[in-house]
Amino acid sequence: MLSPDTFCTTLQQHGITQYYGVPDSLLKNLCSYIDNAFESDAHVITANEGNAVAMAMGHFLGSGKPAVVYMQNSGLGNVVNPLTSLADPEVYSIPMLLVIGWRGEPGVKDEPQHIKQGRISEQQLNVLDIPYIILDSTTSLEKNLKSLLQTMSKQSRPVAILVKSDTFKAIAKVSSKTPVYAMNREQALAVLLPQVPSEALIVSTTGKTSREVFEIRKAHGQKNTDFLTVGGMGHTLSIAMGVAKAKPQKPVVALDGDGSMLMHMGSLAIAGSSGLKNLIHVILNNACHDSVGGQPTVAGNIDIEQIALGCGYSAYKCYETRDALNEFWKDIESQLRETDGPMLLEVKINKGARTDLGRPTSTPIENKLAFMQHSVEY
Ligand SMILES: Cc1ncc(C[n+]2csc(CCOP(=O)(O)OP(=O)(O)O)c2C)c(N)n1
Repeated sequence: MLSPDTFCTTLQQHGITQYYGVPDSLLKNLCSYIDNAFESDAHVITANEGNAVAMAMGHFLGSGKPAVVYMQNSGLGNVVNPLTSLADPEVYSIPMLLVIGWRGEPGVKDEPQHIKQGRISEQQLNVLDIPYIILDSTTSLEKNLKSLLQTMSKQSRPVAILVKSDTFKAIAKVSSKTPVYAMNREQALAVLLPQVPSEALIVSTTGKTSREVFEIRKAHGQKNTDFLTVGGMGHTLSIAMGVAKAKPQKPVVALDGDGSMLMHMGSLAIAGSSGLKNLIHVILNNACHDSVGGQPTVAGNIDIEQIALGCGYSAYKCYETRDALNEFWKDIESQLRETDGPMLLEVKINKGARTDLGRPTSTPIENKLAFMQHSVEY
């Protein structure tokens, strides 16, 4: 296996010392290393992958040096526009090194949302005209990287490394922050979910939130009718908005993460301007990308109340304790009658999850049908 330290040192020898990206579970060891090894002047965890490509472009414009953009291959969708319309040799011709975690690699078992994305990743790079190499734990880094980086520099263009699973060695664990809030995400969900009346429609976000929602329903012997957004990180609120528009008489709850909220934060302005009285946007804020390794987001340092109210949400409330969260639906019910737009409820939680957390056993299509049956029934 490859040591993240060796990888970054090799890049440094080629003059690459700047990093932007969105963390990925397959690149967890590399992402954690980068986050621990570099200060904020050399590394930024961005809101989305397009944000990272554009910052890498700005880095080149400002310094004349290429940067690294790391991401999961699901982020390829978010980078198509800035790569094609900006960094491409036919436009501004900007060199950068994309490091892409290859979830759903053909022949390797993975979750449904990764299968097609994994199958088409190489084709996507080919269509985008991005030269790439495939890296696994046996690849000779120096030899392969050298010619890739020569192409990047000589042709002044983005190039990519498609990284297979189990390529990077684990790094020594850096002790994580001591818990400061009363609950972690699953504990908060266990308090929150039973209060939501059965006619309400729930859309939960990508990653461990949806897995925990599924587990909690199972533990209570309830049929899962919540929409578990397995992919499309950042779009939970928008899906919930669409549902809320289609079902104006039903309360619709978007269970969001802070990383997910940040990824497509523009949708908060659309929600705030929507006048949707039946939309309840819950942000489970652990200030990190807990589902892929706990790398920090900026959500611990921004004022979500001001964002919500500034975007036009009708109300904001923050929950930190179990007792307060026990009153969650009571708070909403009284507001639902009077409100003139969506509410945003922030739940401040600790990072961390169970190590034995399961995954939904229903397929995405089964989940969609169960959700739709429920939404039509009520
Ligand atoms: C476009 C895209 N980029 C990256 C990922 C990988 N990913 C899955 S969940 C997740 C973290 C989500 O963080 P947050 O919304 O804060 O929820 P938490 O895991 O902390 O509960 C990431 C980065 C993805 N699924 N899709």
